[in-house]
Amino acid sequence: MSKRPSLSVFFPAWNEEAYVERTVGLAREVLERLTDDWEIIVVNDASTDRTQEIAEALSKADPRVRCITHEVNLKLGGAMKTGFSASTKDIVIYSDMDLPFDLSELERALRLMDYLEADMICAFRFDRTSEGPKRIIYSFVYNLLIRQLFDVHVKDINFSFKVVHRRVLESLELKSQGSFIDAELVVKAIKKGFRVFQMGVDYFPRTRGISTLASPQVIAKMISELGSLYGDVKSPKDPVRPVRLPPSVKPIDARKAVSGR
Ligand SMILES: Nc1nc2c(ncn2[C@@H]2O[C@H](COP(=O)(O)OP(=O)(O)OP(=O)(O)O)[C@@H](O)[C@H]2O)c(=O)[nH]1
Ligand SMILES: [Mg+2]
Repeated sequence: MSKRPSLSVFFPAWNEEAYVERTVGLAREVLERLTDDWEIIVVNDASTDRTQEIAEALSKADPRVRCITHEVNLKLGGAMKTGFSASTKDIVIYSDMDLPFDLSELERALRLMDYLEADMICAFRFDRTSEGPKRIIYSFVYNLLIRQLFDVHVKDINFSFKVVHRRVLESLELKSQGSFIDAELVVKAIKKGFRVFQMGVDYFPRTRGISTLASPQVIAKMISELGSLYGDVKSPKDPVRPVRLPPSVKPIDARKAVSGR
């Protein structure tokens, strides 16, 4: 790496008392190895369990760990917007609280970001069969829809491991309230001409707490927000215009930007 990056890692959390301490502890270990300028943000989305209490105790012990609490539940999109806007470092990383990948993969993602001069790295799962056939079919259809509607070729658009340079966040406005926010971020970044690459990781399903994001309401909200972004992108007053990149930087075709291991 050419220089040690400053890093913000945030975790949206809704009733994650079983994970907060372990996940923040593991993230801290990884960050300490990578840089001396880091922060961890737990976005507590009006949890009704001990998530806030645990996160605030961690923050008291180390002010580089912050806990931001929503008074009311703003869903995943709301929590992600809070996480992105509260992050202060050059590179912002987002992950679910339930450790779906080994957080040490961050080192490889940052190395690729530097090596490929990328603005964003989107991880995809090598093998997600442990999720069961229903989730696999939902995801297949969802990824296909995004590809057809937006011409954005990303393998696993909703996977919760994205590494994003601050310049991307500063040039986008994210609107989604629900779980469509991941796709909104990637589609807008690619449409604006940012350099987005992919990287495969091993996937580990949740082993504690309960799964909340595959409900019919969550899926209905995703579809309605997808429709709204489609309207924005296709409208004559297209608000998703390419940013002006310096002449030496050529936007790439995300279809060719797939890196495995
Ligand atoms: N802000 C917010 N975050 C949520 C909400 N529901 C879930 N989350 C968080 O979103 C992340 C993903 O939730 P999961 O329940 O793991 O969803 P999933 O990964 O699709 O499903 P499983 O891994 O099978 O449980 C976790 O960090 C949750 O705490 C919510 O209503 N609001
Ligand atoms: Mg999960």
